[in-house]
Amino acid sequence: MNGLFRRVLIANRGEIALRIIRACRELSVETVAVYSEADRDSLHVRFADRAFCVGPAPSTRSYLDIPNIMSAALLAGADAIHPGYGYLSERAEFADICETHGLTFIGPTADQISLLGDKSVAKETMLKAGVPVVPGSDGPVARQDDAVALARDMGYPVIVKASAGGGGKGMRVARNAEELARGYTLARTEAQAAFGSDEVYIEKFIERPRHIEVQILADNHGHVVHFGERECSIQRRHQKIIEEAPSPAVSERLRSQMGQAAVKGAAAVNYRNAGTMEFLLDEDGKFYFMEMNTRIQVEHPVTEMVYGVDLVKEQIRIAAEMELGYEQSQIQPISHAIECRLNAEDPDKKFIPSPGRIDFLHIPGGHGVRWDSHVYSGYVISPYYDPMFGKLICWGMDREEAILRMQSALREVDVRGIRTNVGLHQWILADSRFAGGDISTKYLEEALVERSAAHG
Ligand code: MV4
Repeated sequence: MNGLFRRVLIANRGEIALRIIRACRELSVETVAVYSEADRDSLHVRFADRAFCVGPAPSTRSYLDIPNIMSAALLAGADAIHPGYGYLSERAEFADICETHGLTFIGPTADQISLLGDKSVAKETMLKAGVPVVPGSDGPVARQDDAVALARDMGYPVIVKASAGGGGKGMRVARNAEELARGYTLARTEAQAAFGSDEVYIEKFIERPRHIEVQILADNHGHVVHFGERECSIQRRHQKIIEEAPSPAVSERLRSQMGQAAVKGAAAVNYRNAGTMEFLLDEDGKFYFMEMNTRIQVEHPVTEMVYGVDLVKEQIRIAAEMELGYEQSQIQPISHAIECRLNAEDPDKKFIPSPGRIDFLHIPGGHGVRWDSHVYSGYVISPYYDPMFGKLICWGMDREEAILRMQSALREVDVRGIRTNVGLHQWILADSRFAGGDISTKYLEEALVERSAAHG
């Protein structure tokens, strides 16, 4: 026995399912894959020790179908479930059902997921714990008049956010009372439709912020450590496309401050598992807590490469009640890493998805180059799921070397049969604003306007 688990079921698909299988294998833990009818030929099915079909292509009937996944887990004799990201990873109900059936959910407790999933409650909790949060309402705002009165005291612009939201859904910016009256009602209606709750809260709107997130690990024995930050400002419609660690905007001093804030916040809720504290960094260098993600994230590899840590293996060890074997002072970044998310989509046609058969695939290698993906030459990308078909991650001695290595690697990428965003990545990597680290969450939107003008 490895002292961990005998058999882990992976309740996910795509590159993250494969990533989890690799971590399990290194830990001598057996793996059980689940897949939809559309994913029969995916690498996670091939490389797991066993695989169960859990339903047809639509996620609601397969990767989100709790009874089907629980049946597979019990039938396979799994003793733990890794949820990956997305799908069931932040469903308190699923964590609860796992525990009820005697299976370990590789993540935080159901109560922690619920608490941190309510963004308004999470913010209040962090405020009490001494973590800087964006100034705003004291919890939810139940009436439009209250919203307007509050904004008058606070000053415009403000932003209305759904308590059950996150990731950008159900948000409305208001620059005056009239916009707020409209935005407040719209945000509530949208939140009700999207999340089944119309509870909203209000914050001061921060102009041109950076999105910086801090990676933490917390075990069941009271140890919490952080692994610095990731710069995640390059996004479109709340979908990140390039991430890097460390952020060119974060000094060693700021890293230590944000790290300590993240650790304090996680400790305040007795957190366990890997987790991410999302912050906004304003133009004056002040940072504010926004939300906490209770899952492994897509962009975790940049942290892994810079800190030499395997975050997925750490998640599994933590879930098996093992103690973190190191202290904060032993955790030091070694230079720089950048991740490009490769998507099957056409950036020149409003990012329309481009599913289909990959007729030929060549992926770069070499020193400091990592490729996390479930695809191969001949693989068919399904229209049912996210268009991301792989992540190219490059490490360098410094940011400049990481950028040069990524540019070199992107030149070697050869994907035929589908449209991809490789050209857009090359364009961003060659942009002087990116090279200068001069970016905010507004960057991509503005850069795309210029790029399309240049493309004619
Ligand atoms: C904000 C903000 C400015 N001020 N909150 C977007 C996702 C969700 N997690 C919160 N978001 C924002 N909250 C205040 N008070 C700007 C955003 C925002 C954003 C944040 C991170 C990355 C990209 C973004 C794009 C647009 C808006």
